[in-house]
Amino acid sequence: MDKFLKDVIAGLSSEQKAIPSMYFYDEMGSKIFQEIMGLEEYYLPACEVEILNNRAESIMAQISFASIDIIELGAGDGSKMISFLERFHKKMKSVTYIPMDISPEILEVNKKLILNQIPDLEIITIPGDYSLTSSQLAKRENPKLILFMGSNIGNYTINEAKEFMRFVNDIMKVGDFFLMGVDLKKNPHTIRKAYNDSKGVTRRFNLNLLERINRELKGDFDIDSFGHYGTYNPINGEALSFLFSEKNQHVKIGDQVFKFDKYETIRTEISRKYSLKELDSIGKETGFEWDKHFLDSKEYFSLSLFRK
Ligand code: AVI
Repeated sequence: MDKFLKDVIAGLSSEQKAIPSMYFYDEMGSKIFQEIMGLEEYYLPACEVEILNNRAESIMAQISFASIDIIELGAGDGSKMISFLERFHKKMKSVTYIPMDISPEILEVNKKLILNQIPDLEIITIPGDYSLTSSQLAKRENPKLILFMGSNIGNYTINEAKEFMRFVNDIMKVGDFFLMGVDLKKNPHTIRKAYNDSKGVTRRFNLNLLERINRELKGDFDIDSFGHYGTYNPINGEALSFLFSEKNQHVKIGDQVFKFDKYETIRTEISRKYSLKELDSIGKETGFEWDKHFLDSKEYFSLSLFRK
C-alpha cells in the first residue's frame, strides 16, 4: 500500500486523529507554505535571515578550519544560504557545499542558483531521505559543518528531536559543528498569531491536507465542513495545529469510512518552541561538547551552534 494512504488510514484510525505534517508539502502545499513565509505574522524566516546576515562573522569565528564540508539537511532551494556560503568561501581555503533534500528537482534549482552567485564553489548534491543517504558522507575526510535551518526541529516531538540530534551527532567527528535554526519561546500571543494568521493562509495550508487526500487517495472530505484551530501552550512550548469537524459526518477514503463527531479534531502539526536552557541541556544529552546561541535583535529565534 502507498505510504501516504497507509499513514492517513493509521492516523485517522487512532483515538486522537492525526495526519503527519510532512504531507503538507505537495505542489499546492509548498506554494501555500511560500505564502506563509512572506507573512509578517510568521516572523521566523525574517529573524533567521537577520541572524545569517548579521552574525555570520561571529559564527565563523568559532569555526577555524582550512577546508570544510558544509552539509545542509533538507536544503530546499538554498536561496537563504547564499551570502553565508559566500563568506565561508572567501575565508576558507576550500569549501564544499553538500545540500541534501528529498527532492532531486529542488536540488537542481539549488545548485544552479548558488553557482550563479558563487561560480567556483564546489557543490555535491545528495537527493533522497537524509536518514538513508547520510552514509554517503562517511567517505569524506573534511571537517564538517552540518546545517538544519528553518526551525524544522520544531516539527518533531521532544523525543524525536533528541533522536534526530543523536543521528546528526553520529555523522560527525569530534571537533565538527552543527548549526540549527530554532524558534524560541516568547510572548505566547506572538506565537499564536504566527499559526493563526489574519489572512487565513495557514488555514488554507491545513485544509490543503484534506484536499490532497481527496485528490490523491480518492477521499470525499467536504472541505467546507472543517475548521482550523491553532493553539500554543507556553508551559511546554508546543504550538499545535488542528482541523476540526463542524458536524457529525462520515468521510470515505478509497473503500474505508471514517466517522467524525461534531467538533472532533485531527491533529496536523506540532511546532515546538525552545528556551536556550532547554537547547543547552538537549545538546549535552545528545553528545555535544558545547553550544552557543546567535540571536536576532528581538531575541525571537536562535541559530544554535553545537560542537561535537
Ligand atoms: C516548516 N515548519 C518549521 C513550519 C513551522 O513553523 O512549524 C511549518 C508551518 N506550519 C504552519 N506554518 C508554518
